[in-house]
Amino acid sequence: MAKKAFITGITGQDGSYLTEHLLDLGYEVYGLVRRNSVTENQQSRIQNLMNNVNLTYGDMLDQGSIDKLLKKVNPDEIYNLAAQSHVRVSYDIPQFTVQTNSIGVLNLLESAKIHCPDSKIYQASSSEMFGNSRDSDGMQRETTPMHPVSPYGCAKLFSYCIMRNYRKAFNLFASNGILFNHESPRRGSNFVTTKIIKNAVLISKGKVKNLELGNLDSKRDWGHSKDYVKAMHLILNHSKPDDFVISTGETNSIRDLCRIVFSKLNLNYEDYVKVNPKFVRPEELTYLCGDSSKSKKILGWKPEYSFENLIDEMLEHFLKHY
Ligand code: F7E
Repeated sequence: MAKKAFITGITGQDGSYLTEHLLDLGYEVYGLVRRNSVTENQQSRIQNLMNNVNLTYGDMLDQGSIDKLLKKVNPDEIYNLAAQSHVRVSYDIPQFTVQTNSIGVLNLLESAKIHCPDSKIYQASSSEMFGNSRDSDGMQRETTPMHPVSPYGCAKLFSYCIMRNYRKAFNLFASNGILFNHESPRRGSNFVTTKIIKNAVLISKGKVKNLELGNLDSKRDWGHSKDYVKAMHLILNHSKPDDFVISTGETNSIRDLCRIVFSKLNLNYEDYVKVNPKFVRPEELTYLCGDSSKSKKILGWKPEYSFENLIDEMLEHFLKHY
């Protein structure tokens, strides 16, 4: 009998790649969709999969909708990818971010505890939980202290902790993937990779004059979403629930990204990129570089995309699109 997976956040970047991966593996896929006034926009990433997935309207803050679904589906695996996922926006709507990213996870755990206690649960935890903390070698790993520096990071830290608490207290198979930044052509346009690549392409075509960014000196460990959703599946198919860092171990600054992308289009980023304080965060996480040795050793996971391949794929996508 086919295994059943239930995905919250199924219409997002990771939700869409994870759905493709699980369908390839023969899973029956169920998804929770938040109602939006422009349905077409929301379903664009999974449009080609609509005949193969079972979607139901619901919300992480509406316990009734989660209860009903988990009771009905009784999934083997639950992937919680639903979130207010933008760190800077979490300063604009901190209460909503905490409601969705923390209380939403608690709602899901409570529901699973009652209706499907044997389901394995994956929580999309984030490198943003580390804040500006690093080990002496400059890296972050599962044991690095967590001191988040944004409402988003603080909310994710609560969820990470409550997953570990429910694992021990109620014997739930509740695991955290601590994912570092991961991108793709499906990444939303207000995240820095898409913002830079899309606008560099528009500048190269003479359609846009310049690009306004915030902090150019922060560094991120960027991987590809396609590689990272495979890790989510491996995490839930490990023999026991646990927490795993998923990262590439390579770090680059926003400035490096600008330089590489613009030079691939035969342009000098310094002629076009301007700093606008509007995009600078009240408190910045300045440096991320993850050590995923535990995932490599225990799960046998490793990323296939390099930073260069990721940029090339995103560039090709926008060059084709415009
Ligand atoms: O910013 C800097 C910004 O918004 C990356 C989410 O998936 O990864 C993501 O969070 C860096 C930051 O991603 C602009 O200050 C400069 O230092 O692409 P981002 P993020 O905040 O790292 C983690 C792991 C998650 O869990 C999150 O859900 O780029 N930056 N100028 C800018 N960032 C944006 N968005 N826009 C700018 O104009």
